[in-house]
Amino acid sequence: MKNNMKFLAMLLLSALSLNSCDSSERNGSSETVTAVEEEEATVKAPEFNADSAYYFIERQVAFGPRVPNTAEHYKTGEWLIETLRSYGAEVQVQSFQMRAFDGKMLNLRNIIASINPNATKRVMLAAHWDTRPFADKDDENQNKPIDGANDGGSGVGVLLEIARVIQATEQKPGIGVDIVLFDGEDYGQPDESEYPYQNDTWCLGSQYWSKNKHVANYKPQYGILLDMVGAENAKFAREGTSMQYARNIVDKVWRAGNKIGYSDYFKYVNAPAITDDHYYVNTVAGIRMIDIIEYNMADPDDYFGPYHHRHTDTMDIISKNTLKAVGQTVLHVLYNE
Ligand code: AHN
Ligand code: ZN
Repeated sequence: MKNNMKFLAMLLLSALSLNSCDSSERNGSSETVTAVEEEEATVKAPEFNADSAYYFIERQVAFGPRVPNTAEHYKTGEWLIETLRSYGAEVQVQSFQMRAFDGKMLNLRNIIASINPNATKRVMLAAHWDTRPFADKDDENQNKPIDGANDGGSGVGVLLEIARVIQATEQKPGIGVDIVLFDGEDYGQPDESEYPYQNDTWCLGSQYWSKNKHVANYKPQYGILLDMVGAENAKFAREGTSMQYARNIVDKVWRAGNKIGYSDYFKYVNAPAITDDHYYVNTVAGIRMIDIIEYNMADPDDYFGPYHHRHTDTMDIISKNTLKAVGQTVLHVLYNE
């Protein structure tokens, strides 16, 4: 598909340059040729519907906080499985238990939805679907769970919309897509904790999945993690772990976002490395994965922004424009593979 488009573009350009006789015109047209030739021919992806993505976040928040070992968490998991199946994906559920930093044994489920499961060339998309059991960065009600509209809801909302729109569109991407929803990402040990410091308390679902992939020898071309991709005016910087392990994927995604009009979101700014699900996917599973995650450029001391792990992480901070920027960019990347 990509090559056909390129061929068409070249034909069109040679026709253009043949038509010009006058030398000034010829110069003009040859400039056009150079400019267009340098630009890669692209496939137009279907329209990502931000209203639909927003609705998917509302639905998750309406279940209540998605804290492991609660009924709200369980019911949300059932709804995610059912919704992904309804979009024609082949869904596998990975159930497991892991012990949290506070000694609790957590019942967790990673949900893996494969689109075009027989394609050998694949891209993996991921987000975490659980939410934090406490609001340790808030000044009030620190022991109460947060809504997690942005932290938990937004990445999943964008991925459900990607699954929906691929199913609803006749033209499919030329690759297989695996949507992996990780559980237990946000049960990490707080900075000020009554328990002795422990390693690797975040990202329990991706740690488990990286050691127990849903398919033996699973090897997608690369992965894209979405985390906190819904806040109004969010900025996405080139995060350090992504740059270290998958720099060319960062370049690919940022180029796509900037090309299709989202330069206000995909910033050519470097941000410090963080431990998020992509860290374990890169270092344990050996799959190159980047993280599209909000970076607070206004106050880098509070890396993830003023709503992070606070009770202000509600639907009120979610912006359809941000969802659109991220969702359309990821779709563009998928349709141009
Ligand atoms: C750190 O806090 C270093 N990593 C966790 C990233 C995260 C938390 N994403 C969502 N919540
Ligand atoms: Zn979090």
